[in-house]
Amino acid sequence: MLYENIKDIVNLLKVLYSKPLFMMDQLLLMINNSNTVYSNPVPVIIDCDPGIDDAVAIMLAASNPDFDIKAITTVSGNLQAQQCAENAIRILDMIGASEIPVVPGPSKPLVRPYPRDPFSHGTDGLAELGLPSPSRSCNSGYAPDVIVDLVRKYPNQIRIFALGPLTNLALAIMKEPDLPNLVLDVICIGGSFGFDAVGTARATGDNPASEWNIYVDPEAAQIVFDSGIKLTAIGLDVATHPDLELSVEHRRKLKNSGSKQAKFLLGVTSFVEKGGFGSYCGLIDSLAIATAINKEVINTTVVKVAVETQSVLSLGQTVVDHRENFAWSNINKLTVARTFDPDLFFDILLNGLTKA
Ligand SMILES: [Ca+2]
Repeated sequence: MLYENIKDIVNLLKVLYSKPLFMMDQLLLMINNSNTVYSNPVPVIIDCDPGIDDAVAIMLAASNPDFDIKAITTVSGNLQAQQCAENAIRILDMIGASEIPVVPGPSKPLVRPYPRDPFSHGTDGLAELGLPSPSRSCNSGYAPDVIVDLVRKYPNQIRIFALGPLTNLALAIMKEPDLPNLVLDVICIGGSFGFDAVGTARATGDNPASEWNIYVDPEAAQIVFDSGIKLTAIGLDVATHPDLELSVEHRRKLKNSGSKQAKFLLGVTSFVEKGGFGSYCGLIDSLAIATAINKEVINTTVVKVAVETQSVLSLGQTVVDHRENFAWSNINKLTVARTFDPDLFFDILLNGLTKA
């Protein structure tokens, strides 16, 4: 439901407040400004590259009635887009949500070859847990087109979870230059912004300075960051933080629930831990979903960010210009996560995955 201006919304709320409260559930929840109307449920696109943590994030999003998943679009990242799409369907099959459209994007980044991922998500990209083959083919279409079409269909309402490289979103913006003004917002997993040394110690791009999603397609990231789109980036400072780790108690709750989703996360955790990594590897992308469920999951700050697109040593690095003096004026500002609330995050994650 979309209203042209703030006056309409105020008038509507005056009527609604005179009605029983349950009616409110079906209508507007929150108003930010005259262009932005949060409907319930919020129509969302999950642009992703499943991948184990994407898979968990899809499950978390699908568990929440506040989201109406209009499409899953896949991008070449952890795996190439076609295989990511097949994996998305396998996940949707598992959780009984096969009706959600799944459409792949291009098989490689904008201007670069598809790179090798030093981290393995397993031979099938889903931790080798024996999930059945996909029950169906992908939906017809091309991921960037689907993004444009949905944003045009639901102006100022669509929230995009960008859980992989930003190739599809950059292509969508190139096709529809007004797209940044037409989305509700983007919550993206990407970058590393220098707030915590762990962001360097656990750098995921295939060099010492970058995060995987931005490393894969730095040109796409620069296009998206420069577009003016309302975007919150959650980088390695938070996404690889030692507090993003399943405790013994978390594991007990997951095990006791017996839900398919909980079993899957435990399987993923076992897979990454056998490989010598922490359980955070299966949780990273869920941070974006949890943040949309409760924005208090992260603390954010606004910084000037540019993407390195030339260097071999630091390709894809998200360079923050913190300088008091001589800071470059041509670098755009981004809202980025500085810290997160682990207790709140795990409450949301476990509630979502164990209730099914
Ligand atoms: Ca991902």
